[in-house]
Amino acid sequence: MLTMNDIIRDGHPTLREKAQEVALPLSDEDRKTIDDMLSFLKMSQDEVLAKKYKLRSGVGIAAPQINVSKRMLVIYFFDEKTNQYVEHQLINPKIVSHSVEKAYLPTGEGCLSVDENIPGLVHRYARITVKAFKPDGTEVKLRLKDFTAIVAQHEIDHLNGVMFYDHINKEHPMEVQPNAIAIQ
Ligand code: LHY
Ligand code: NI
Repeated sequence: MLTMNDIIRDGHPTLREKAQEVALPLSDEDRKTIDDMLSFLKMSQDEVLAKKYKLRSGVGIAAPQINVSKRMLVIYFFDEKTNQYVEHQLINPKIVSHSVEKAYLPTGEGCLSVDENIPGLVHRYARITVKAFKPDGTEVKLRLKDFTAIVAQHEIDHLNGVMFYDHINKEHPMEVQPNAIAIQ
């Protein structure tokens, strides 16, 4: 299982690399990695297990964060709006189109690889269409919006060596961009 010790922190060079495309069909090793990433998120959201293993709660994780420089990410959280879990294990994801409208979380973003709280708004696309492969090798085209779209863009950024705070306006960190909506 993965614990916080497996998660590399800001300053580690892998977080600034462009991750490599993953070969399909998925190797047993890559399959284990992406399954471990999903297990980590599930355990991190379980009160008892999170406490036992000292896991910081997370809704998304990208392979570079466990020092695997490959284009794989996982999203997992309970969506209170639809009363359903959002669960995606994505390989070689690509944003093929996006809205003009932007979106941001009013409380800003955090990152499992960043231990400090960095205040400021992170503007992202409100809606994105992502093409990716599932672990079984099938291709999917997903239309994502709201919180899911924000998390997906945060994780895809990790595949390109980009950190959330790169997007914060240094002079005016809390300034809302025109054409941007608050999420949640
Ligand atoms: N995980 C963050 C987490 O708390 C992702 C995230 C995204 C938080 C957007 C807040 C807003 O689960 C990661 O840092 N993954 O990279
Ligand atoms: Ni992150």
